[in-house]
Amino acid sequence: MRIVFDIGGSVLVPEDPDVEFIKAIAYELIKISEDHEVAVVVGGGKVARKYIEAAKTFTPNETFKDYIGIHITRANAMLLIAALGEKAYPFVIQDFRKAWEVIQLKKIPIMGGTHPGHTTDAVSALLAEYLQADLLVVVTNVDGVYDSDPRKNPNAKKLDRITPEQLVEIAMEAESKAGGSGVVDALAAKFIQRGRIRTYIVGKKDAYHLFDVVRGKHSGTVVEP
Ligand code: U5P
Repeated sequence: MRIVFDIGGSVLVPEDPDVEFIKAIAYELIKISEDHEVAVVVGGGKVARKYIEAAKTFTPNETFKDYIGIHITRANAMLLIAALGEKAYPFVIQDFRKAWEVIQLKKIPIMGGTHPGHTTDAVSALLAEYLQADLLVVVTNVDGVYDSDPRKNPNAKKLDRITPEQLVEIAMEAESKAGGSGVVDALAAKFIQRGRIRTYIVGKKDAYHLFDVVRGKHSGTVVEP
């Protein structure tokens, strides 16, 4: 299979870089890459939010702040590159076509952000579409997709299996609420729908066993076109 992994910044660098976690997923990714073609997109997380927040003091320019966020995602990507060693392409990939080329070299391409105006969730969905990936695995700080926000509603139910259409609906609803960020951003959900991409959305606990996750063994949500 050809698999794209979307590793949320809040998972990789919650406050400080989670070195043990980075080590663990690097090990899993190398193991997976023995049988599959692998590409990874890394997010910016809290660090990016802090920098963007600080920049607000100096400029109202949203696009400028997005560029700051992109730099942070690329710093996080460099950490994963360091952890993957020889198996990773040593530069952060900025173009989907280059990611394809790196896969042909039997190396793992690692991306962060690409352009202002969206998040790395959208990057990973576009990369999966461009590479015609068989699977997109989204690792986020919630352990799957719920029918309502589990941080606010104790009765929220995790959904084992949904369609891309349902994912779009849930993501749009979460995004329309002030300050609310859904489990996957709405644009990414749209790309998953457009690309008919089979997607697993899993939490950090499952991510320690990514090798099992790609074989369908996880407690997250399956998005099945
Ligand atoms: N960002 C972009 N374009 C990208 C990826 C990220 O502008 O392709 C910026 C956004 O401001 C985003 C921040 O909120 O970097 C951190 O990325 P993420 O962790 O939200 O994916």
